Amino acid sequence: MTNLTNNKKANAWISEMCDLVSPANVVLIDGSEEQAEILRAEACRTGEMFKLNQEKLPGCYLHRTAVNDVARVENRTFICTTDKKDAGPTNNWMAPKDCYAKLTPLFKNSYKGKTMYVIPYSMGVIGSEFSKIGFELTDSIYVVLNMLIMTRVGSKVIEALGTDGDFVKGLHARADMDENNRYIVHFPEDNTIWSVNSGYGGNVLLGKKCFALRIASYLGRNEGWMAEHMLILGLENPKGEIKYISAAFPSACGKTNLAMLIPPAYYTRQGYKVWCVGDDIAWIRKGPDGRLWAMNPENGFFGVAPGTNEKSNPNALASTKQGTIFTNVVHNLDDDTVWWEGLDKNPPRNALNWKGEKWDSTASEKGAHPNSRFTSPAKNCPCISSEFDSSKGVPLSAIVFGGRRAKTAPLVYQSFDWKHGTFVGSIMASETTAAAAGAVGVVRRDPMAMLPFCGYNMGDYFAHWLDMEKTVPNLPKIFHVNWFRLNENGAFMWPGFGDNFRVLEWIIKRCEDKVGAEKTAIGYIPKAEDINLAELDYEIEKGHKFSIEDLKSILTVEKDCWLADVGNIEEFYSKIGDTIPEELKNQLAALKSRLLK
Ligand code: GTP
Ligand code: SPV
Ligand code: MN
Repeated sequence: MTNLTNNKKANAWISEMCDLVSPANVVLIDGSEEQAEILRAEACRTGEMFKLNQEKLPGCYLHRTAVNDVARVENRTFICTTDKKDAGPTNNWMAPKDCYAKLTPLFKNSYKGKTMYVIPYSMGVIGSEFSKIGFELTDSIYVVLNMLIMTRVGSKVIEALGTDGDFVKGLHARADMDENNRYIVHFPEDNTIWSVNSGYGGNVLLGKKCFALRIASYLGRNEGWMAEHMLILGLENPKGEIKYISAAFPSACGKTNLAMLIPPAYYTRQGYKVWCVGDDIAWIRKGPDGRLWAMNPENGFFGVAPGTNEKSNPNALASTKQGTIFTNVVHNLDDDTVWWEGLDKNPPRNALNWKGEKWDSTASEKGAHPNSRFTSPAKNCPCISSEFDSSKGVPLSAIVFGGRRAKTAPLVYQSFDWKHGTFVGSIMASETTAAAAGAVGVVRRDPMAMLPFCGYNMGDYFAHWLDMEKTVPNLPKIFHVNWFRLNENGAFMWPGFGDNFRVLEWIIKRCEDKVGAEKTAIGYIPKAEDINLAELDYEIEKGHKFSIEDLKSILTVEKDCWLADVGNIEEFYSKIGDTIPEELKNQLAALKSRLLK
């Protein structure tokens, strides 16, 4: 094989992988539109993708995955470190040599008769000192076309890599799509990711969760920075000043929605705006000014389709109008457009569901898969931040944690300080969603929304968070939010979406010392009258308009619920075991004693 790059290590590795998977030929992805267009045509010819209505949705395509391959598979995701302790009790573990031995036969000759696509990509702006480079080898055009949207791809990356640069080695094979032999494995000590027998998003777009979170969190720990499952947004006030916030919510718990929110009319009239820097991943490090700076290593959005509409998230919807790949949504056969539950009240009459079966809205099953997604270029987003392409990122004023909790967690509270804030992140919990295979709606602890994405021992990860205080003098304030409180009839008590701006405003005011708060056992809680409800018009359920009384109720610390939670946290901490920092054990004991007072 001729050398594809001028980097010896890259050439050697690509050729070694070729020998393993035996492709019929090898194509280097150069990032050009011409090449992408050839691949799109090829994918349409084989049925891998469908070209949608080019007048209504220019450059848009539809893809359906296998019915048994619709979400991340956490039980088949492994962190392979020499010492099991380095992966920690929250990750599946295999010894690297055992894992290579187990997976090698699955990859062996798996590209027979197929093309190997070699994707050179950069996480972060190409050439920035904070960016990192990876290669993904894949047998799937769908993967290539998604990576072209989600990351910065092509010849410029190879130039930036240079002759000696380091890179993450990603190997993906759809192989025979056998779900019993599906593996998503990471070798952090080798900068290597292997993914086999899946063709779905987070399992196969190796730059995303596998690299930018699992491998990067491992690198970040060794190099003194952080890789987090966080959106990044800029909140602009009428004076034109912008404050940046990052927020970690578990999968399908509102990052994309918050990152792109449009403030209520009451605020937009005055000139408030929200700018999206990122919707899923943040790489965070100390800046020269002693603050934490965050950058989004991605170049696109892999967003949840269901529930996205003109009202809930107009910016996300606008982002999907061109150059987008839709996965597992409804195909409207009348005009070759797409639909999903919650898009509008006009489901198509003549359509195919996400499985490709004839479907209309009288069917008992949903048309789009609950984890159906759109892959859209970030540049499409009407509120994309002017700092999106900045190589240094943006300085953080606040970090927000949040989960999907029907009870217990109040609408918002602020931690006492960085140590307590780290504790608040470590005790995050959320009801599970369709983003991962398995039961939906079960409360599980998901510290910092990183449970499925931390590439090393969770206790060490907590220690790394605590350690930031030693080196970063001007840390952001840490908050916790919950948009998902339910009343006894199962209705959302808080309007959510654009109205979440009212909470962000309080958060920023707290950062600027412009508003007081009530000190409680769990942290600082807003006084109800300090959350601006101007022009808020929300009906919790028929005949029940949201009022300040409702706000008070979702700002109450219910001690019984919290004490039950403390029991659950103690169990979770004991599962992580002796790597839990003393500081967090003390924080937990202190919380308990404050609650019992
Ligand atoms: P990943 O891409 O999986 O990491 O998810 P995400 O955190 O970006 O989630 P996203 O913003 O796509 O939201 C997922 C689901 O939560 C959608 O069904 C939304 O409609 C719903 N959602 C988002 N924000 C709110 C909110 O403020 N209130 C309510 N009730 N639902 C929300
Ligand atoms: C998530 O599940 O948190 C996602 C989607 O952002 S995936 O890329 O599939 O992981
Ligand atoms: Mn995510």
